[in-house]
Amino acid sequence: MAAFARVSGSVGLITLQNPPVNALSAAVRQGIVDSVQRALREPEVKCVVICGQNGIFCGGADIREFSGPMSGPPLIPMIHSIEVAAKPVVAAIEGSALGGGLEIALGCHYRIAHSKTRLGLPEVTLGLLPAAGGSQRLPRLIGVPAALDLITTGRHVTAAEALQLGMVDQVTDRNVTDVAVKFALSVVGKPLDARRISMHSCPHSPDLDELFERTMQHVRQRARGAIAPVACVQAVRAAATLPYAQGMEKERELMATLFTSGQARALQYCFFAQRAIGRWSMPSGARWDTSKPRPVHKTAVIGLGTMGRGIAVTLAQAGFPVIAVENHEKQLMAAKQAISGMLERGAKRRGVTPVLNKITYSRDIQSVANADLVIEAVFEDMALKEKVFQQLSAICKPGALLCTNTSGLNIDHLASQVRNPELVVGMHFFAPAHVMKLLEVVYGPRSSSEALATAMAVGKKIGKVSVAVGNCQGFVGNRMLEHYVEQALFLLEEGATPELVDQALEEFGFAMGVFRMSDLSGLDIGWRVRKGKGLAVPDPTTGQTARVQQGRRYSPVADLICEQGRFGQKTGQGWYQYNTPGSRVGKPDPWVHNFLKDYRARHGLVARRIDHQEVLERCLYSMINEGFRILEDGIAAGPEDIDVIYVFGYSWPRHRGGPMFYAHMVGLPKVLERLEHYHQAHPDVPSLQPCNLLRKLVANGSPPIQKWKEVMKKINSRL
Ligand code: 3H9
Repeated sequence: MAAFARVSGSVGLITLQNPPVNALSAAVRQGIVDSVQRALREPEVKCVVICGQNGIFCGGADIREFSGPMSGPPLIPMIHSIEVAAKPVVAAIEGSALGGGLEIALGCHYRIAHSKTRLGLPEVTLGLLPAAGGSQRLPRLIGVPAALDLITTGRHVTAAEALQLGMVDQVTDRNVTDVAVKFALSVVGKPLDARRISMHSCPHSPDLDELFERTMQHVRQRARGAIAPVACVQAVRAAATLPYAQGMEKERELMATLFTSGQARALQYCFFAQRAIGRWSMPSGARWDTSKPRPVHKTAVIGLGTMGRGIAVTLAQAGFPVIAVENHEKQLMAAKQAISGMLERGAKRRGVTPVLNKITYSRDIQSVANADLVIEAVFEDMALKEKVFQQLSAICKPGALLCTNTSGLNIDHLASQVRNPELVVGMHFFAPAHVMKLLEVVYGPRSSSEALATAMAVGKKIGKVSVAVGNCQGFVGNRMLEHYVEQALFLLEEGATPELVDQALEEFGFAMGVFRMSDLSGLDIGWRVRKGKGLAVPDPTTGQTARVQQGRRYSPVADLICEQGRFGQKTGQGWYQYNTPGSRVGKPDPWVHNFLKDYRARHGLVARRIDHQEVLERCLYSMINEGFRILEDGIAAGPEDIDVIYVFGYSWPRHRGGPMFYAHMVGLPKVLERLEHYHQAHPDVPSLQPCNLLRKLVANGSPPIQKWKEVMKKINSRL
């Protein structure tokens, strides 16, 4: 787990060995302790180099160990023993030095990094802080402002930036261990006190109080209720204001609170969920590890509206040649200009050359004939998409993957329009497509595992968090969202205001409440969808949209708002009022309040007091209930898939782990009891009726979320 060897005569080389990332498991820590002791004991050893096996220094503490009782030697005394060693210790860093890995390097007397290395203290993203001395040593080494930035965001820095900040002493393009060994020999006998970071005080920063106040304010605003970033600021403040030993005590206290918090559990769950979704499976039994993706060299995008433009940019930035097709000359020119601008701005941000030549523009759909993968991104209209798919079927070369960017239309129906339905999948991008990380990859009953594997591989290459889901109305994300929005509208009918509902959801941690979000994305989009479904249509006799549609309660409130031409920010009026169309700052609107009063009076509804608890329970539990239905239907393979979709696509607060993890934290019996309560109060709202899987999980003793799949399998095999 940590190998010791004597090299170049007098260098003790300690190599961390725990694939894939050399995480600091109990065995690795024991190995380091033993090796350091040996290196210090053996008189032939004059200096020490610590490196990692397989091109990576160390990915930090072993996160899997956090959920069980801790064993093995603790990190803090281990790092202390390195720092106080009488022989020089050099860290030879390549690949990554993260979290506890970087903390070990900070305990060493010198740090040499390979130019491709990334370094950071990402503990905050796991709901923790760098608690093996990282919060105390880093500010002493690079100063308080830079340390605050790295520790509160968890961002990784390149070797070049690390050198500039003073985190490492040297950067090399050569074999870093060889360089470190030579370097270690060159510093034998030199005094070490000045190299022991814990003995330094923090470099002077003017206006320290003001800096901490400003940072705390900023961090609280950005954290949306997460506690770890706040604790990180407090720990760095201790480094800046207290002697090292007292700072370490503060670090320990803060970590003790974070370590057992629900937020840390949620964030660590998210870490593993994000990796688990790559191991997809289909109901047919096809899996990620047995399905081979097809090679994709050339890509094409059909339709250059907002979505098509973003998709073309994403593909080009990932290195794919793209044929971008738009059949109207004027729109093609406008798209070309917009795409070039997006590529130029993106390149400027990343300090690279814009890849304008990766995209070829055309008005002729025939030009996609040679593409290996085509993404159709025309207007969300089935008849139009059908036509495009029929054309593609005739034009594209055999074996080309045909993808549709739809947010909810039936993939199977589109597949029925082509010669090779097995090569059709959905690629549901989220707007703006070149920014948002989420991609729902939708397979239909006829999609082949090869087609899914190809779309998932392309999703990974373009840097998206790709989740494989089955075909159904709205797929996973929008299918659940419908219930969340529906409850919010019912709450308005029953007495709430848009700002009350939004406030409850924003305090929970959403970046924006449901109504603020709707104003931003445009109310007309949902209105068009509802009209398409035969809802939002006034009764010819009364002239009013009925409050019961298709046998269930329906709220026409959003439709009536749209009838007034209030489409949100773009028209300057929606659920809120804005100073000018396009403005982003909304104020509560007395017109909306009066409209709701009149509406309730017209329908004989008596407003009642609604509290935040009810808003959360109605909006979130109805959505979670639909999540269980999705699992029951086999549309998502597991709760992790749903949670990743919500965290990356719908601004669900990551420190709450996603809707299904949240249900697990609240307790399934409680979710079931509240749904039963609300369904009794609103029997005409089917989404409040607890679904079978939820009932069965509760009947099976409410197992932890990691065991839901086992119960689901057991239930399915009994059917
Ligand atoms: C910490 O250090 C606390 C300290 O302050 C001390 C407190 C006292 N542990 O991401 P990948 C697994 S907290 C356990 O796909 P990549 C990962 O689950 C820690 N497992 O590879 C996956 O497993 P599987 C602070 C870990 O090349 C496999 O390794 N450190 C850990 O794309 C490959 O991972 C961090 O937050 C771990 N620490 O990226 C760093 N790390 O194959 C977390 C990874 O079964 N790690 N695994 O799905 C990373 O950011 C990335 O893994 C890394 C490599 C950049 C290292």
